[in-house]
Amino acid sequence: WLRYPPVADKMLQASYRYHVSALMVPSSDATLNIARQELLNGLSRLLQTQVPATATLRQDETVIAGTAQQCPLIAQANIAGLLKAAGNEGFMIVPKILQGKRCLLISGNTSIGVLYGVFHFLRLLQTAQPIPVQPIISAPKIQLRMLDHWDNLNRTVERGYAGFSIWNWHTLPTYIDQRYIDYARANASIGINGTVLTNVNANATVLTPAYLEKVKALADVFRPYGIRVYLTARFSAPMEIGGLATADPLNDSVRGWWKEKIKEIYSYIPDFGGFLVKANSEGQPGPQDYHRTHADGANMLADAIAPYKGIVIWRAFVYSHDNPIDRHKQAYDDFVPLDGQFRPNVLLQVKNGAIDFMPREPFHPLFGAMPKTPLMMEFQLTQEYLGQGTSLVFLAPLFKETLESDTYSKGAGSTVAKVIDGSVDQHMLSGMAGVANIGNDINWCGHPFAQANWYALGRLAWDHTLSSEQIAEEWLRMTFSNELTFLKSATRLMLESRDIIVQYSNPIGLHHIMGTGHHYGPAPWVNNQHRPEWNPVYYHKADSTGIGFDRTATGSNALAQYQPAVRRQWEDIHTCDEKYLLWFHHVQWRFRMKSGRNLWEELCYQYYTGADRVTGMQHTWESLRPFVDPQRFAQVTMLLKIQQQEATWWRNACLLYFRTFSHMPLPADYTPPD
Ligand code: GCW
Repeated sequence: WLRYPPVADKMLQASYRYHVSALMVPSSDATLNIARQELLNGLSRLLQTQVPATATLRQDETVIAGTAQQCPLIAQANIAGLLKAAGNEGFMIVPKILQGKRCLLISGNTSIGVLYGVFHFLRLLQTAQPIPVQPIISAPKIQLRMLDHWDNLNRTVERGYAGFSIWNWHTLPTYIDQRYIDYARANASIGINGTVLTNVNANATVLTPAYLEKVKALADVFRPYGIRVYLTARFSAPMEIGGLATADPLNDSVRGWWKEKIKEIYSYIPDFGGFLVKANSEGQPGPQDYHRTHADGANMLADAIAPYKGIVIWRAFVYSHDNPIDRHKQAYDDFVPLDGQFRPNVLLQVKNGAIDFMPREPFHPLFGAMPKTPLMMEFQLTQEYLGQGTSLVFLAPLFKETLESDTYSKGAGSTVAKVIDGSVDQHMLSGMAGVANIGNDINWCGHPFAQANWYALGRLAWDHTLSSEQIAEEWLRMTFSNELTFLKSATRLMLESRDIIVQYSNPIGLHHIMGTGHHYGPAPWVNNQHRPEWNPVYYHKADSTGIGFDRTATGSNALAQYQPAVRRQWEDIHTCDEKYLLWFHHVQWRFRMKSGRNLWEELCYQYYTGADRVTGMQHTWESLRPFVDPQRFAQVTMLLKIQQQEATWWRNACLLYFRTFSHMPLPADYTPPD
């Protein structure tokens, strides 16, 4: 989205040229130098002319970017009142007459605020918007806006579908790939200000001096773009690389080891962000190995890192094999009793739903249930359970669905968004992370539409009130074209894509029926894994009477983890939102659905409609041929063909399998595959 192609509408380009007659970016720091460079580069390409950079104000229509501290003109501009609302990282763009000349000011209280403002200004031009005549003021609603890379040091990426890791540990620290710089630009352009470089499942090697030197090189590249580096900290690091016999968080040698390690890290990276920790989950070590709690573990690290103003992001994604009744419940059971026990520099990072990044899941019951602990959102950009690298699925609607869900924790209106931005429980720390979908593929994310998910995460972390439609349209305008005919169809294509994959893979609240291990394609029949919750049959529970997971009081009672107002929405089989029906209920095959169809017929209808709609996506895309360059057009065409095959596969496999329980007929026009 930072391609900066020439503005296609020549009248508009002429007007932009008129309104951007000169550039003034007084600067004495690296961030503002970047802001100037980005403006010069972006404008010369968009406007197809070299906008002169000036050190003194000489003419009307000068764009001035800077902070009051570095630019006396801005200091005299009488905008201090407006700037207050911009906070530490925000910006304002405001037209002003200065020294008798019409100017456009892009300012902030900090250099990074100015850089964000510059990217916003460029976005206005990229998306064919008018030059502002009224002040724009914008500040992020969430403090930590992060990408979590699941990248291993051998450059494989866990659940990565876009090639290998972009971090080339072999050539670091000396060789700085241009990609690191472009990565930082892309992130800064959408306000992302933190990156966790390593996989939550990685070993502790990254904490050794040889690797810290490499991490430092990346941190040095990212710093002027406002991006802090974080690392995963394997809980057993004191044993793995420290030679200790234990990693018990209450042991003095262990505490001392972490103190020294952290001191060492900060000697390389003075603004190191902190640690992300996966503990006692899926076989990872953790404090429970020593009969300590998650709070004991997190606090030990938090105490050691506090003097440097670092933070600890502790993950709530935990489930174990000895909890066979319902994995849905474990995180809540483990963490709610610990509310109030975490240090102030600990955030708990919670996945959007209680199972695992499903195509659709209700919001995680932890949101709203731990008022004394700042909860951070973990979304997944890499489409582990959503068709991976071959499917066009725009995730903003999924993110928004979770963010707008009402937890009722402090009465109506306590949405998940307001829990995580800290406003419901008055937290100072707040965060949203996306598990990155970036790899070394030539187009970064594999599927040409996958970048939209990276983009959406950044935009929503900055402002969760943006609509999916706004985000899709912005991204399409910058990435493809400002043509209205194109935008109309392409926006709809993106907005419908997530519902479509739900329909043809996991409709009516079905979940986790993907191929075991790789999670690609359907495998609802699998029942041979030694851990019950790794078997799809554990989740759909189809039998001769019906299908679905009873999570009401007659079943696992996971519903009891939600506030009564939420519970009431879902606990009655007759009023439960049908999109979650089989998530919360075991439903008889002949149950009457709102459509008038019985459950089996509805299941057939959903699978058929979903698969047909992928054919519709193909037709829509075909109609967009005149607006897209041949290379990307062909890529998406081929990928949609794969998606069409996948959708048919999902439909046929699931219906043929579930029919062995329902014993009811398939739709009359159905021809079984050869
Ligand atoms: O979604 C599951 C994935 C694992 C992942 C785990 C987690 C990093 O299948 O690959 O491990 O969640 O989030 O920790």
